[in-house]
Amino acid sequence: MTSRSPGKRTSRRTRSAITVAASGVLAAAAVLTFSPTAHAADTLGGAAAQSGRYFGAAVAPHLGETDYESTLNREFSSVVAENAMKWDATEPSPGQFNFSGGDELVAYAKQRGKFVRGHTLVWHDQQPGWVQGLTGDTLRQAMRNHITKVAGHYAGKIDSWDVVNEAFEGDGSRRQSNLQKQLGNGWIEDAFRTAKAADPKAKLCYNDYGTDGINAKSDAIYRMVQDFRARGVPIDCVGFQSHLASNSDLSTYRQNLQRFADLGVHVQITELDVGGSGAAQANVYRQVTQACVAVARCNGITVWGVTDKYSWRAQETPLLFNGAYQKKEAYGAVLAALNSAAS
Ligand code: 9MR
Repeated sequence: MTSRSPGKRTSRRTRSAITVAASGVLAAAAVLTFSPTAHAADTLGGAAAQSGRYFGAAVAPHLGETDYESTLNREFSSVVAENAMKWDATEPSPGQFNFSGGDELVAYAKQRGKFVRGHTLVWHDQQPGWVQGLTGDTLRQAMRNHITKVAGHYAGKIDSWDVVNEAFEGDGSRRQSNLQKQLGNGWIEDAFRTAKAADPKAKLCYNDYGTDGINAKSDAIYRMVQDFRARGVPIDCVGFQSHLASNSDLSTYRQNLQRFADLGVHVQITELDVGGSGAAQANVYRQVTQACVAVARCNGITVWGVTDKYSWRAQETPLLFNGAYQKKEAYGAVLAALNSAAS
């Protein structure tokens, strides 16, 4: 407002306009002083929605608990089953499917207009015993059938599927799982193509941990995604689990998200939790949230649970609500970071 072209006098009309504008700014400032949240959302899901993002939580079977359910209803706009859609839960014996846990969660979410992430179609862990002993083409057919049946069952209801979970080692090599050893390098591509045929509308993600910056593991995944995009293998998103600690090095976190986004895929924070408490924990949550909202293709964040007391890392109190469902300092940091993205 104070800058103007050199040599030009400010006319009376301009001056009075400046005065009016300046008093308007003062009035707005006064309003902001007395009501700092005038335009800020007061829930995580609401704040994320202002910039077109979701904010979700992993859900375990505690929906009957009043505080659990009311916190989930109020704060989160997306859900993912912590365990109920994994291979051991959905196909406990060959060709015998059990969708009860997943169906319950999907119905819950749909009734309340929440997004649903699917987790996970193929993973080396939590495979039912019968899969672990399979070899060669029998394993390939079992994998394809599992993906076809599970993704087919939920087709049209899942926003993003973690098609393949945790297939790389920290040094960037392929994890030597039964899938890798029996099926060779092509199994990940095979899984994505099979998922695409079963649910053409879901975003198909590769999901992993230890990818919280530019490192050997994220480099290897980056090259895979680049190759898939170049060859038309259907991949739409990459999930960054982000199981973190209060002293995690996040110096290249945003840059890492951005380089994946630049390949044309969405990036999502899929299993966020941060061991610790107070300001140190809040600071890590803030940095992750700020990184996501700084990347246009980062379309959502999911925390890996609702309350510390049911977390897989309960002793590390890694979530946004304590065991009594009170908001922690980290909650305020995330909410503020989401709101500032919107303004
Ligand atoms: O939180 C999940 C826990 O309840 C299960 O016992 C465990 C089994 O391995 O899986 C946990 O969730 C994992 C997720 O599915 C994949 N990334 C790592 C998560 C934490 O272990």
